[in-house]
Amino acid sequence: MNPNGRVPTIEDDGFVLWESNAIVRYLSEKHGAGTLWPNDPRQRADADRWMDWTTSTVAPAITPVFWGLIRTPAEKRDLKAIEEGVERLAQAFQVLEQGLEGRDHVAGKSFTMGDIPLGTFVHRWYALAVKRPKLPRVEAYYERLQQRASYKKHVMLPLS
Ligand SMILES: N[C@@H](CCC(=O)N[C@@H](CS)C(=O)NCC(=O)O)C(=O)O
Repeated sequence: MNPNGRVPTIEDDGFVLWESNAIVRYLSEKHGAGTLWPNDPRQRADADRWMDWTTSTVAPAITPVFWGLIRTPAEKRDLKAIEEGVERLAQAFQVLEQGLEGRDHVAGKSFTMGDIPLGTFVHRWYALAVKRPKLPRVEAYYERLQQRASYKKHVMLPLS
């Protein structure tokens, strides 16, 4: 279904869609208009922005760390790439720390689609045995996400 041979890919009543952020946007609009998919164009753009930021900034930083520490035998690890990733992650989450000033979630008070891709990487970051700077707002955000039953069930899985 996906010419790239990748997951995630969905089929919704004959409509095939790939690219994770596009899938989150589609399902949010279809099932969560006014909540996950904010009606206000600026709040929606805000949520959207954090989704793209997650893909462009957090994902490339965490990938070498996750693969290096979880999916590579110790003797084959590229320690330099892991260290660089850990540093880039610290810088990225510093940006999130600023973005969460006065907010419970990335696009404001309530949970939106903007928290979905990012929330998965926040869990991954805290689950990895790496050095992290003290970021009180990001930590409180992670605790807030953990109060969601769906987050506990679908996101907070052991890294493998
Ligand atoms: N930009 C794509 C990335 C998709 C992607 O790289 N998926 C990985 C898993 S996270 C995959 O399918 N890997 C299996 C493979 O490469 O065979 C998205 O966000 O959906």
